[in-house]
Amino acid sequence: MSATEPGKIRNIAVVGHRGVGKTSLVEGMLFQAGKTNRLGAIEQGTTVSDWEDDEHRRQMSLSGTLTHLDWQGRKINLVDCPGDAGFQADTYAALRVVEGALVVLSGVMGVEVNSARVWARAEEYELSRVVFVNMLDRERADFFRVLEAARSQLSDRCVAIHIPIGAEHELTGVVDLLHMCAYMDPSGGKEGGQQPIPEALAAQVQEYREKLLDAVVETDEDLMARYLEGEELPAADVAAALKDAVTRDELYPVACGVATKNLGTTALLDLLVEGVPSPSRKGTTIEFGDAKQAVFVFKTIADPFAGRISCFRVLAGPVTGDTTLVDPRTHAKERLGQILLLQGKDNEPADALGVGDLGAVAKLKDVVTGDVLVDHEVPVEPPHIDFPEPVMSFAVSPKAKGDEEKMATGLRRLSEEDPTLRLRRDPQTGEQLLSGLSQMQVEVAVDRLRSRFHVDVELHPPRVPYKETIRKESRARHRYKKQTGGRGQFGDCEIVLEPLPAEDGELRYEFVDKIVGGVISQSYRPAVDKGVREAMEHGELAGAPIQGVRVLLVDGMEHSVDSSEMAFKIAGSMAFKEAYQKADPVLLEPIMQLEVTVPDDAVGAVNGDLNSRRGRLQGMEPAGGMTTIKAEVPMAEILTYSQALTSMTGGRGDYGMSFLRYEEVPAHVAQKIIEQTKKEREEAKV
Ligand SMILES: Nc1nc2c(ncn2[C@@H]2O[C@H](COP(=O)(O)OP(=O)(O)OP(=O)(O)O)[C@@H](O)[C@H]2O)c(=O)[nH]1
Ligand SMILES: [Mg+2]
Repeated sequence: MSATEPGKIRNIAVVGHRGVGKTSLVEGMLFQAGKTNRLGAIEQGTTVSDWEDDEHRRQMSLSGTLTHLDWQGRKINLVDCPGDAGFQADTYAALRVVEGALVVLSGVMGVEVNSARVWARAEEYELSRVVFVNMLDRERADFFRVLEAARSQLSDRCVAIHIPIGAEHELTGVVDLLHMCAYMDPSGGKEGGQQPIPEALAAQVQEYREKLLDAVVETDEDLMARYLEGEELPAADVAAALKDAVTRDELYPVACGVATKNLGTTALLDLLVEGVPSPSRKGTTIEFGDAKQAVFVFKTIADPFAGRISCFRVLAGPVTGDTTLVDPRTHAKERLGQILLLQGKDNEPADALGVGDLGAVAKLKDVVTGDVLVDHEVPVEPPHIDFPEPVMSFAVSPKAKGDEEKMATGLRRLSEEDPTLRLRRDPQTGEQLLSGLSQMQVEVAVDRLRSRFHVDVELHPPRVPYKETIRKESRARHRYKKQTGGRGQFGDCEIVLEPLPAEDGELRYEFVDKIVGGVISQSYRPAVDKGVREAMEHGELAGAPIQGVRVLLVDGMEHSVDSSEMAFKIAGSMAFKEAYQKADPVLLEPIMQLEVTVPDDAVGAVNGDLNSRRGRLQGMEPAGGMTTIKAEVPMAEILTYSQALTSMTGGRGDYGMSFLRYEEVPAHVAQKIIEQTKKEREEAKV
């Protein structure tokens, strides 16, 4: 099989809010195009793109899936993206390798948070966009209401290209306003051919056809002139102008249907071919210098059997299995090996893959998501995919002792697959922390560790990384002395503590040697510093590390025989502990910048709740039915925010947060933490 010409390819990311029917719609298109023999269903776990066990169990997409089909002599690559806010890494990466985004909206819910968010990202990448209003068979579904919502909340350049025949359970078909024909509900079977538009709908069809033509001719002077002269414009000419407008981002056609009944897929596929630009028309902005062959890796699948599968877009080519490319990041050369076309969990070999096409290879050794591979070393800047930052962390530990290494290896592989999943060691507690965008994302990772890497791990609630610091200057002297026969121990030092202000939000530590006249030898002074540092690892208040302190070593004494580094280290440590108690020590907590997006009617409840979490409101930005609230909130108060937000907004809210700075914990809160620490210490002693 030879490579498909770039002009005959359509690359489309299917995106939108959680559960709007993206996977079902992809299933419909594959079925209608003859790639499958029956229409799979989410409920039965039989769709092509949700093929993993955990996707079946949770009945949702957890990763982006590559599929492809042929329609009107064109190859359409569809990337079915997860809608859940916790699984956006694949969605953002997919948007980087397509010309078009198919934004699916629920005919009941309209424009939801994640649809608006992904629309903004598509805007940033200047992607052509087609909207599909799905679920029109459901109760309270209303195409025209959602069309208006899309026009006011996404873009006023959204224009209907299809309209429904009937509504809710009386929906019987859709009208294609471009080709002026109807498709009737196939009830999950293959959609039949073009039908005449029902008489009863003539007036409404006329109205929306005019709106469509007005919008299209406005983008094309020549067509406008002909239209004004009263010419009946042929569908092909309108389609050509429409495609130009969609390519230039001037129009967003809005299609509609019922994915689970396979209604609307023919007209949608026609629209993707006729209305969305090919790679040769729009192309990519990813740099590859003067390379004759180049690919961009946008996704990595960690398969315990096949190893690593790298999904890529061909930037320059064609490439074949024999193509050897170099990764400028590592300078490693790798032969691509068998090229694969993915269809959900299945794949078929391909001889070659042409420019603009999407495919995969297995077993590239050191290649990671985001790499550009080229035929010779050219100084290319790999495209930056701005992945969202993880917002929550859980301590993880293996259930069985000795599985630490296996757990770490598995988690590393999983975070290669999903770059928003991160593993790091907490320097404060020594625990392994797994961070992600949502609790569910972290739980899915734990499930996958078990199923793919056979390690059972436990998740512990995250701990707040408190710190301690001092408020005033203090001074202490400690003499460490043991002289009971034989060689003794002797160290004596006097230190002064001063509060050290943070720099760029960073708390620091400084040790200043102020010894005059050599009362302590040069060789013992660093030992005092060491002792101080050791004492600072666990503060008296809550066992948290102490920072923001300058320590001056001002005086001391040594013994010609008994002094040693060890003795000075202990003296330094003890002197610090004594001085610390006199320096008005306080507890510090991390403050997070929180951004919550919620439906307007939930703003009051969410603000009230943030208030009770010691949050400080910074501002509110309403936009089309949703409001983004900005607030500064102590981390301790929002460790389990996602559940609270879900219940306050019926699952329609979304949030993100990032670290701002450390601040003193208010006295009444600090008291509780200190008492709790005391209790834990006593229990540990028993
Ligand atoms: N009535 C009706 N149900 C639908 C339609 N499309 C999808 N569904 C159902 O809606 C649920 C979600 O469908 P999915 O296809 O998984 O939606 P998705 O957008 O892929 O979901 P995520 O990938 O998890 O974001 C499933 O139970 C589908 O059967 C539709 O047009 N009508
Ligand atoms: Mg899905």
